[in-house]
Amino acid sequence: FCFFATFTLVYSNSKVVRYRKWAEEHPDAFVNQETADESLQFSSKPQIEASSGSVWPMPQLMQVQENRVFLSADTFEFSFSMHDCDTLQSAFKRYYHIIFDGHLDTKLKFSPRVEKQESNCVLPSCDTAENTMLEGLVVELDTPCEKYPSLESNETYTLNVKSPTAKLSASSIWGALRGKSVISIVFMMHVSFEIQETKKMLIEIVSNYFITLLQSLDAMAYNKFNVFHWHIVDDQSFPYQSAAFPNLNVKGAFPPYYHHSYTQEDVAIVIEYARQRGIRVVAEFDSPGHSQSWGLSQKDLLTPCYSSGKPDGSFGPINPILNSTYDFLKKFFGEVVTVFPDHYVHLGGDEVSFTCWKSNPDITAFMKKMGYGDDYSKLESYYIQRLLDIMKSLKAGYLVWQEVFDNGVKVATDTVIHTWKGGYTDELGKITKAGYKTVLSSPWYLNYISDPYDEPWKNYYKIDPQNFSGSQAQKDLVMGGEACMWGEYVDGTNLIQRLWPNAAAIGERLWSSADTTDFNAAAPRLVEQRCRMVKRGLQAEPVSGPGYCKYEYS
Ligand code: CP6
Repeated sequence: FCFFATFTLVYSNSKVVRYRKWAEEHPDAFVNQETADESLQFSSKPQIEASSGSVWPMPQLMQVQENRVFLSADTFEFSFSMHDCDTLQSAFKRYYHIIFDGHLDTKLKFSPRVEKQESNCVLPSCDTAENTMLEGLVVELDTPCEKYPSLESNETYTLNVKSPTAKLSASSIWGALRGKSVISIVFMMHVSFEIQETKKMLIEIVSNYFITLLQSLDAMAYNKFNVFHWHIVDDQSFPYQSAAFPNLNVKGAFPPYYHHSYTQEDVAIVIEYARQRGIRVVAEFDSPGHSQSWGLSQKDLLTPCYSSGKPDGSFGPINPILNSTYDFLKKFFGEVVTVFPDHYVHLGGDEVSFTCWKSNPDITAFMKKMGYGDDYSKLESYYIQRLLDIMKSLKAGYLVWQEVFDNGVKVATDTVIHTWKGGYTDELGKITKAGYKTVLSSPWYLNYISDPYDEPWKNYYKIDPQNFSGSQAQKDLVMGGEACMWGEYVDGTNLIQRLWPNAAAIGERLWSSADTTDFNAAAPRLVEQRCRMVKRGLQAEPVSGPGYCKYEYS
């Protein structure tokens, strides 16, 4: 096996080396092909050709001028006045490498299929009279550097590319980061334009291979996603290493726990990596349902289920009738709000089964004492209320899944309801009519595999989260959308390709103006955006039929 692996590696390497050598010795082979009469070319056109140098997601406003500007890695300078802003500093470094190592320079020379008017040209030969050199980029900001992005962050930016110096104006450093992700595209083209941002975007991923997770944050930044919803624990496993309750992961993570946990340091790395890219990390600790793994370490936390009058050894949702439950929650979430700096915590609350509560005589007695009758949603309400009071005392904001609202739980007016089930247009109407804010995920469950021949990105692209019957005030309560990738059938081997570039289609829907809806106009840009992700080392899958990436030979 070892021999085979080594053999394969050496073979494919030498093939590339041989190809490069041959290409250098035969420069005419490519020139001829590029300049040849169209009719003499045998190569067929791909179904949807990548739209070279196109932008994704589409800015709210873009003006493209005729004249081209070029840049040189030797002379180009990024400048900004905020010298003590580490987020901006590191973003400049990352994008410098993306721009100059990744796309420009001589690498494209080897591509046999680069079109003639290719604009990412930095070679002396393309420096004709009407082409001007861009000397640098200046960043201008209205507000000071801040450490973490928040719900209130203004991510608007305007980019004007005009020689001798391009200007990126933003009201906050988070807008500057969004601007930089478009710069990495625009600097491959020949434009002067302005951009305005409106909408936001959230994303959720279940625990996964660490590097893949960081790569996902890169992909999110490239596609202007701004919240990573980290569903970090569930029934099956508790991989979060808690400082206050060290047994939660030792007993609750997949064995051996030390290979299958996110340590405090891992979590800090993810939060920092996200912060550098202007991405908020909202952690979810789902309760009182979906909490089987919590019970492996916390005695008496879960409700014992009864059969034939005695405990049968199985457990249900968190036990809402014991004071010890709330002592635990107070201490646990007290830690959570210090580890995760974002104002918001996702508290779950989905899919609470009442079967076990119904079987338990202590719960029945409590129901009676409280006058709840047979309405177990009142018991759920009681639990959630006490949890929300704890979160309030910790000064945290919170999201909950839609069932909490559906079950009539009285929640504070500033609670964000997360819509995930079918029939979501009615649901959005109801939630917003009650005055609550909401985030939409129902149409964007990317964990379902769709038939690629149906081109599922179009189904994601055509959704407008504000398209439901209700007043403008109601529509304004829809904060955005979230692409969900649940991990039952996903791990480090397939996460990236299942998410991308389909999630990019959702990114454009939520970022660009509501009337950017034309599939035919979007397809070539999406193809190009996907190629860009591939070029940057992400295994984004093809979504638009046969074709090729112009970078693939570099
Ligand atoms: N875990 C938790 C899950 C899911 C939910 N909550 C889930 C439900 C349906 C699908 C995928 C995931 N695995 N805690 C529902 C929000 Cl299709």
